[in-house]
Amino acid sequence: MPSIDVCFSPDLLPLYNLKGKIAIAVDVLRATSSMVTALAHGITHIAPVRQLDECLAYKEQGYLVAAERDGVKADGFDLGNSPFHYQEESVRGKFLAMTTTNGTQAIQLSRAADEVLVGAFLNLGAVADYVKKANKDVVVVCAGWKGLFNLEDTLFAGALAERLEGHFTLDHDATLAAYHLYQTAKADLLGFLSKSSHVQRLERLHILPDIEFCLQEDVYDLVPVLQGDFLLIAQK
Ligand code: 3SL
Repeated sequence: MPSIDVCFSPDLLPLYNLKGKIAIAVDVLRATSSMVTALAHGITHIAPVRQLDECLAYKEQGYLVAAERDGVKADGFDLGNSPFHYQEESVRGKFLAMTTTNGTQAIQLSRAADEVLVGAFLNLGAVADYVKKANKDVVVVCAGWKGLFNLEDTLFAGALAERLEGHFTLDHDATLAAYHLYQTAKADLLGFLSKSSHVQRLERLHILPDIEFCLQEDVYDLVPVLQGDFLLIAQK
């Protein structure tokens, strides 16, 4: 049986061997939730990049460019990191380049894996089905916050472990911790996260609707997969 492991921060990735495995990069609040939403609403390609200038350079090629730093849209970019920005009719059919404080970093740092997927509560079931079918070891790479642990990405890892129970071994300590945390939190994810640092940070920016949106499970039936420089919807 394949296993599911959890890396609580991209800074811990040097301790993990991703070769031969599927990495699932997750930044529930809000980068990977926005990416899943963008692809669901007709963005065709997303280039997840690490630096602001690298992202802005895509504008010359006709891309929409999106950037967030410390929760706020960066100056000079078309869009920020709210999932609601990506539900507008005007984004349909466009190419997007995106950089965020932690999420796009986690995606790029996961490249040593055989495949890099993007996960969020919004596409939890689709990710679970995809990795069950692939039948390979999985590492959930939590984006965290500037190298630190966070609760929301860990809860996603626990939720995925629950969906994979019986199909994957859950015997890594990090996976067990995430699994049990999710059991405690799942009846009221928002309530559980109310004191967490990033929810408090986002509440100071008055974006509670974004948080509520991102904590919904199984809204979209798609899995973004990194192919070359782009995240595309994986073929079923
Ligand atoms: O760190 C990130 O990648 C972002 O998702 C953070 S925020 O939710 O936009 O503040």
